[in-house]
Amino acid sequence: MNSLFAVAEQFKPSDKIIDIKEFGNGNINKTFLVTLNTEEEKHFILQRINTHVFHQPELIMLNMRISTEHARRRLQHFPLSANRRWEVLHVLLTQDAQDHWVDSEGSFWRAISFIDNSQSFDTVKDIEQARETGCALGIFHTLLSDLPSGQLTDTFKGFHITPHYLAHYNEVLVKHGAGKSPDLNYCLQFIRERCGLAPVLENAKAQGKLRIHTIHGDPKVNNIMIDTASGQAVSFIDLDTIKPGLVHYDIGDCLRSGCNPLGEETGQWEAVHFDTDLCRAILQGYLSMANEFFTGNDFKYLYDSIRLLPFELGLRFFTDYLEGNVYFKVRYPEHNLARALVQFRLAESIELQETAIRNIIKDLR
Ligand code: ADP
Ligand code: GN1
Ligand code: MG
Repeated sequence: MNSLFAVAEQFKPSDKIIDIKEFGNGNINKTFLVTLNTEEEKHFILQRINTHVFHQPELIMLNMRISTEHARRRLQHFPLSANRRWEVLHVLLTQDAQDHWVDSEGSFWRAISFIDNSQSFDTVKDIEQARETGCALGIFHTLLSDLPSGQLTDTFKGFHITPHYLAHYNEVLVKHGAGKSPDLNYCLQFIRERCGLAPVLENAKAQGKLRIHTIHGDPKVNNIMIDTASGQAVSFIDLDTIKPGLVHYDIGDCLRSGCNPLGEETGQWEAVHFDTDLCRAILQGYLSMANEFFTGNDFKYLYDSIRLLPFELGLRFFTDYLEGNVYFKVRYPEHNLARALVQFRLAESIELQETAIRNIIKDLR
């Protein structure tokens, strides 16, 4: 690999860079924190984009620039209530004004501004943080709700199109088979019994019941930065998957991540459960910010999206396990199987609490 310093100095003068270290624990890209010796800017984030996953990284950068510039403009004209701190990421340019740099080995690098005095969490730690998590997604959607969807490219066809994942799963199952074990049987049966659920959001979209918005695509809780002093959410990061889509995929994804107190990497999958108090708080926070565009039909599909997203992610992890771990980074061969079990158990817990969740949604309308 090219020296990290050689990469970082494409974005900032070399005499200002004092340290570079690996940062974060994402499943796709590689992230580094670069430290500078300047007063005005102490750090920036350097990332190597996984081009096996993102085939058109130049278009991702374009989407990122269009959406962050739009959100920044909107924020200037419609500041958030009570002077709430909210920061929109800046894409940093190279010394010759490009939004990325490709090294001699073909690796694709980009740099973004650092959100100071904040941290991200892998799980939501209390009700207040849950509310802030929801607020963050609501702010994100609202700032982009008037961005004409034609301005963004769908760089990632099939991403968050659940029937597409099911079709791919069926192909992989035929090609690779699944073997036999109680865990495998649980997953196979789980999918078999719920495959009819897969098109629920896509059908609603096709029937014109749900409208296309700009979505984040990956709004799990560790992509939200929380102010270290106030505990308020201050930014959404990890903007590679921004695309035109249904906000329901984002809401379901945020809830499957935020309402699982054991976290998606837990080894105790049988103990996983969906916490309805956290769910109420996240939805409250979301709706307090998103009321400008959220409609009656949007409410009608909320429960379906909450149930669908852990199923979809479990299906993605399980398919990747069967296929030989070609998509998500893994630390051991059964890692994606373990992750799938967590998501399926979470979906089961949601189903068992359907009435309670539907009542929460009804109360919030
Ligand atoms: P990944 O694709 O690895 O999930 P992320 O963009 O989410 O990449 O970055 C990984 C972690 O690095 C985040 O969870 C966050 O803690 C930290 N991080 C990323 N971008 C920023 C930023 N702009 N400012 C501050 N911290 C950041
Ligand atoms: C991946 O890169 P990361 O860890 O933020 C994935 C998401 C999944 C998530 C599950 C582009 O996100 O869709 O929900 O893992 N991103 C992509 O942890 O596939
Ligand atoms: Mg991330």
